[in-house]
Amino acid sequence: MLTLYDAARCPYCARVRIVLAEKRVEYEAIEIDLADRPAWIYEKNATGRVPVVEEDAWLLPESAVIMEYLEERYPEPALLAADPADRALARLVIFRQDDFTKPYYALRRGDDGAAERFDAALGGLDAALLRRPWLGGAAFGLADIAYVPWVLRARDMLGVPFDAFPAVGSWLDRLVERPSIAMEVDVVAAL
Ligand SMILES: N[C@@H](CCC(=O)N[C@@H](CS)C(=O)NCC(=O)O)C(=O)O
Repeated sequence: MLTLYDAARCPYCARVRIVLAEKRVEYEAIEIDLADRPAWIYEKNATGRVPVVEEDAWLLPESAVIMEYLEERYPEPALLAADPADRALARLVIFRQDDFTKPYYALRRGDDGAAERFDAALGGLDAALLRRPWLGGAAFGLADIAYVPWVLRARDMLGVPFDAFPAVGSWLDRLVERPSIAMEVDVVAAL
């Protein structure tokens, strides 16, 4: 049985929860209180951060790496395309996550100019989604899962409107129809 060291409010953990739900993998979740982390979490991950997955005493941190591991460990349903160029595009989008998450955290902290920075980041996402239906290309997959936790939190916790970003709004509407993402909407609502 796979164990996930998890935190409901953590968007990086949300990535892993969504992949596990998409692949219908049973797992045990151990909730970590991020405000008062147990000392033993450093034995699971030297940085003390979540998510971490554990399988038969084997440990893996880092959400982007965990998503790829789960994709290989549980190939069905596929969350990366078969075509190498499409796979590379999804990986590129995930690699550039900071372009989106840094403006999000600036907004959450209330930094000067953060609303404009976050709007620019949403504009980038919107432009990508005008070119293709999903962030990774023709099909839903890891690239969408990599970004949606922050977009949901921006909408539901920070009250960011997406009226100026219709492609993002329509992408989110399609995403929340998936049980794996609807579950995450509920997690965010309960925070
Ligand atoms: N690069 C890591 C980031 C994980 C991360 O920052 N997790 C946060 C919670 S959302 C955490 O554990 N923070 C505790 C800390 O930074 O000490 C990943 O992608 O998994």
